Parts: sequence; C-alpha cells; structure tokens
Amino acid sequence: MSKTALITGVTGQDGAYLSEYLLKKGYIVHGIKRRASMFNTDRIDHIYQDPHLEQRNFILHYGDMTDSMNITRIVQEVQPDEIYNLAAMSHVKVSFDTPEYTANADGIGTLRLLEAVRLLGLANKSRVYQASTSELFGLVQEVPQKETTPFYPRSPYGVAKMYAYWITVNYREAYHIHASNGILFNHESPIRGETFLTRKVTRALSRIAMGVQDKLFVGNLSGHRDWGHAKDYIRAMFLIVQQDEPSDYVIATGVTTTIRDFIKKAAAEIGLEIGFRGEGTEEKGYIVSVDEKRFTELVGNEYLEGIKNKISSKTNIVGVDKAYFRPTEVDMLIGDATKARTRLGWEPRYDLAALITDMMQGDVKLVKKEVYLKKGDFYTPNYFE
Ligand code: NAP
Ligand code: F7E
Repeated sequence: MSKTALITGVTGQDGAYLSEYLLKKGYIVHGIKRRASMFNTDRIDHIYQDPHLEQRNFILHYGDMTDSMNITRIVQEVQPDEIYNLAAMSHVKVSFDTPEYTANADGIGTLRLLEAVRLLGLANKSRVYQASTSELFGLVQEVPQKETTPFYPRSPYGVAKMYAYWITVNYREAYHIHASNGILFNHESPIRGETFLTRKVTRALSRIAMGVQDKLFVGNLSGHRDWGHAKDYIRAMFLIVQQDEPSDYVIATGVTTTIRDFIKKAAAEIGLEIGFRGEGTEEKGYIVSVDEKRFTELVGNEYLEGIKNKISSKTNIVGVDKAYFRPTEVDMLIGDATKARTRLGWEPRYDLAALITDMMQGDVKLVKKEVYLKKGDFYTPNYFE
C-alpha cells in the first residue's frame, strides 16, 4: 500500500522538490498551501493534478501554520505516515521586520503540528521531519559545526527555529513520536526564492549580461556560507525519516565560500571575470574581461558588444547597499555532515560548481524569455526587492 506524506510549505523550494521525489517513490502526497491573492503554485505546477480527477496522488489543502484548528483538521483528514514540516517565514533579514509573526509561524507553528499528532493519537503512526537550520549555530561556537556544537542564533528567525528544534526533541522524548530535526545548511537551486543571495546573484548577472539590468546591489560581501543543492538535501530529509530511530542530523557539503567569491564564480560560469575594488560600502564590482567564446555560447553573440562597452567604460555592476545589512549577521557557516554520511549513507551529488551551473543555466534561460517578450512589446515584471 502507498504511504501518505503531508508536506507543509509545499509551494516553497524544498516542498516542490520533495513532492516530486515522494511522488516518484509512489507516495500519496498532501500539501498545505496558503491562500494568496494570486496563484502561488508555480513551483509545483508540473505535478499539479486537477481536483476534478477521481484518482489523485497529489492533493493540496489550504492552511496556515498560525492556525491550530486548521492544522489539526488537516492532520486528522490526511492521517499521514510521514509529515515534513517545511513551512516557515524563511527569510532571515525579513524576520527582523516581522519577529512576532516569524516566532508564531516558525516556532509555535511546529508545536501546533506536533500537538496535533499527539492529540489525534497519531504518535505511533505519523513520523515528523522538522526543517531545522544552520542559523541555529549563528555566532558559531565551533568550526566546522556539527550536531553537538552549541547553538547561538542571531536573528528572530534563528531563535524561532531554535524553539522548533527543542520542541521537536521534547515531543520525541516525552511522547515517543518519531520526530527528527534536519539541521540543513543553505541549499539552493534554480527555483530558490529570488530574494535569497544566490538566486539574486544568478538572476541579476543573467539580466546584466543581456542588458536588462544595470547593477546588482548586495549587503555584506564577506560572509561565508556552506551552499549545497536543494535536490541533494531533500534526499537527506527522506532518509532521516526512514531511520528506525529518530535523531537530529547536520546536512552540509563541508565547503564554505564567501559571497564575493560566489558572485565571481557565477559570473565566470558565463565567461565574465569580475574584479572588486574598494572597501565596506564603497566596495564595487567590475567586469574585468570576457571569455568571448564561452559568453557567446551560453548567453549570445548579440550581447557581447554591450559587455565590451562595460569593460572599456569600467562600469560598476556590483554595489553595496547597507539596506541589505542585518542588525546581527552570521559570518561563518561550514558544516560537518559526518553523522549523516555514516548513518544515512548520504552524500551530496552536486558541488558548488555544479550548483552554480544549474542556477546560471536556469536564469539565463528565464532572462532570454524575458528579452523575447520585451522585444515583442509584451509586459514583463521587474520584480525588484
Ligand atoms: P521557502 O522557499 O521560503 O518556502 C517556505 C514555504 O513555507 C512556502 O511554501 C511558504 O508559502 C510556506 N509558508 C510560509 N509561511 C507559512 C505559514 N504561516 N503557513 C503555511 N505555510 C507557510 O523555503 P525553503 O528554502 O523551501 O525551506 C524549507 C524549510 O527549510 C523552511 O522551513 C526553511 O526555514 C528551512 N530551511 C531552509 C534552508 C535553505 O537553505 N533553503 C536551510 C535550512 C532550513 P508561500 O509559497 O505561500 O510563501
Ligand atoms: O543570505 C548575505 C547575507 O538570505 C546569505 C535561508 O534559507 O539559509 C538561508 O538564510 C548571506 C548572508 O541566506 C545580500 O547577509 C549579502 O550572510 O541567501 P541568504 P541566509 O540568511 O543564510 C539558512 C540556512 C536558512 O535556514 C534560511 O531559511 O548573504 N547577503 N547581500 C545577502 N543576502 C540576501 N538575501 N540579499 C542580499 O542582497
């Protein structure tokens, strides 16, 4: 018989990849999506099933992590074998603007879900995966970070996720729920939200290359992140839930890179060499040279002249805007996933170079579509942050 999974945050990056993955494994997948004033199911459109079909294995429910009755009712209706709690206000910078909401959705939301499992008598049936985060390590107390590294969160998001982490551990110990935390380091993809650093960079570089954007503004260029591919990380989520015993696992690549280097590597992917000059808010990035063959192959010959102009005029294409600084920053993340490698047999298949290739290819393609529509005089939104 097919297993049934319930995914909160099904419309997000990880929710979309996990849904696809579980459907391929023969699961019946239920997802919770929020009501929005526009369609918000772009990432799952390719697996969406018409509600009028009689036999469906992908079913969406309206819901919200801030609504206990809604969460409890959905868990009761679905009677899931596995619950993946991926829903969250997941943007660290925005959590400083919406701290109470973040605590409610990300922290108490997790409690609501666990309490639903307990109250409905599903403690022995429904396994729970909690989307924990490397943001728990914040002001890092150890390098690299592993399961035993003390937590020191640095944002309302990190603090809310810390509550969610411990309430998951507590419900495991108190009520013997098979509940586990995946302490996932940053993971990205071509469908990453456009306001996270990596996607903001790959999208902006593609647009700059094709002349539809002049400049990329970022915040702190010196932070380090351990970036992996979301496709690898949702495999880890699945493996964690399949273990006989629940436990908490760090999932990371073990390689850390600065934001500045990420920008350079992403640009190099399409043949652009970027150099940085200046310091602090005066630091600026320029195109120093172009690999004409690579650029022409991947972006297009028609845009080469524009790039050469930017080089000769020393046009600055990356700038720092302190609006993107955070009141407290997480400077250095690098994970040690030895426990996951040994116990789960998990290994990432993508390294940073492969991740960047995938993301740049995705965004170059999207910007080509944008340019095509603009040329045809059709409206295309700018979507600036
Ligand atoms: P994401 O793309 O931002 O997706 C978040 C999902 O949660 C979206 O479906 C969003 O719905 C939904 N959501 C937000 N608030 C909600 C609420 N109050 N009620 C119900 N749904 C709500 O995030 P992601 O990158 O896929 O990450 C998945 C989970 O892993 C999150 O919990 C995140 O905090 C955590 N995490 C992510 C990373 C990473 O690097 N990606 C690393 C560690 C942990 P809308 O589509 O309507 O906005
Ligand atoms: O920032 C710096 C920023 O917003 C990465 C979430 O998925 O991963 C994510 O959180 C770094 C930070 O991710 C800009 O200051 C510079 O140092 O892409 P990010 P994050 O904050 O690491 C963790 C693991 C999660 O759990 C979260 O849910 O890049 N940075 N300039 C910038 N960041 C953004 N967003 N935008 C900038 O312009």
